[in-house]
Amino acid sequence: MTEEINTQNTRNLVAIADQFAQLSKVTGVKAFGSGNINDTFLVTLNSSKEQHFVLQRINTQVFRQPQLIMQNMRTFTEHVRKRLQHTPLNRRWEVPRVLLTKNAQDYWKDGDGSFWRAISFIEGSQSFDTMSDRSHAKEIGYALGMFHNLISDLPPEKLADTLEGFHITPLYLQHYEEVLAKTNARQSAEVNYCLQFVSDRQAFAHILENAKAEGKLPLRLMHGDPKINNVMFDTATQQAVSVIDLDTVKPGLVHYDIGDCLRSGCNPAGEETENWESVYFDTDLCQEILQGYLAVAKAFLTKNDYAYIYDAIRLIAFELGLRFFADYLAGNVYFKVKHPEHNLARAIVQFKLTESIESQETQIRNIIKDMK
Ligand code: GN1
Ligand code: MG
Repeated sequence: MTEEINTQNTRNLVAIADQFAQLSKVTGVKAFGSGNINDTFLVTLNSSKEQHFVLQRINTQVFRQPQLIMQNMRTFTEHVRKRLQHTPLNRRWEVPRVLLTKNAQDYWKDGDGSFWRAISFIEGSQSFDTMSDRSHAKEIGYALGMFHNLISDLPPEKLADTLEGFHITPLYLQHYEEVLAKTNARQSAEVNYCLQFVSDRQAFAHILENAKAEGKLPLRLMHGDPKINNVMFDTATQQAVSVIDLDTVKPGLVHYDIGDCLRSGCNPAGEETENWESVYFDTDLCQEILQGYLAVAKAFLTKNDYAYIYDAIRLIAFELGLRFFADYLAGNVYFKVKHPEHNLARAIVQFKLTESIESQETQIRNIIKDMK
């Protein structure tokens, strides 16, 4: 029975992939990556030119207007393509391309109403869920810097808001409080730890939004999700060659990105570990990532931008923990889970990481100060 369903599923996936295959024949479709929101597949083609592409079913419970994502992606990729044509880099750098259907559309809706889209695959590249090689740290920073640099001259209002409230920590806090008022989640040492953790950091949750409202931090374009497995490495040179996952490229603060990149890059245990005692924030990696980032980003960062980098690192780790914990309390409705306590475990990882960041505040601030 299961096998039959799988065969049926594969057949459907091949048919969907075929919509984007143009002249080539689809020879295989397999699950790909470790995304928490969308479903991602790698499609193989019998073509001598491009042998793969990435097929994704967008989670429309999260992204309510997926057409806007596609519109943003096209605006973004077009801008960067022109920039690179005009001022080529002296190293490999690639931007994922949106693939069109046979009817020249940038998405395809199947019989169930699911929203599918296809993106080119960066051939000869791979990504990592944790920092597998310390020499990757500088490259990860470089990749985020290059990403910000390449869009720094695209006016923020050119891109739509594909996910309202994304990275607005006070809104996550508000949502958490609403969920908490309704929940009857089991009390346990882990749940109590999380409740206390959030309760102790209520005021801090507003730090970046206050700075934005006071005009201290400007609205810019951001990636939104530059965790380390969204940076692609050339398999031969081990240099970063692309930043993928462009769904949340939209107006925001570059601080959300800096925080997200560092909270994921400096956590050697990874965000999926259940060995909470092993979670810590590695300041050596932080220094390398920031060095790589600032080598490219120095050109557009202001004095105030530097002043909020530490807070951004602490805040985004805390915010992700809060988002996971709220989703656990709400019954796992946002992030995909492998078991009912999965989001609770993920929340604890981010809170332990936040604690480690807080306990090394002076060192982290010094690293930032020395780099200005
Ligand atoms: C989600 O689906 P994925 O793995 O690309 C989430 C990010 C989180 C991340 C944590 C739209 O990203 O914000 O940082 O999980 N994306 C969205 O792994 O909520
Ligand atoms: Mg993502």
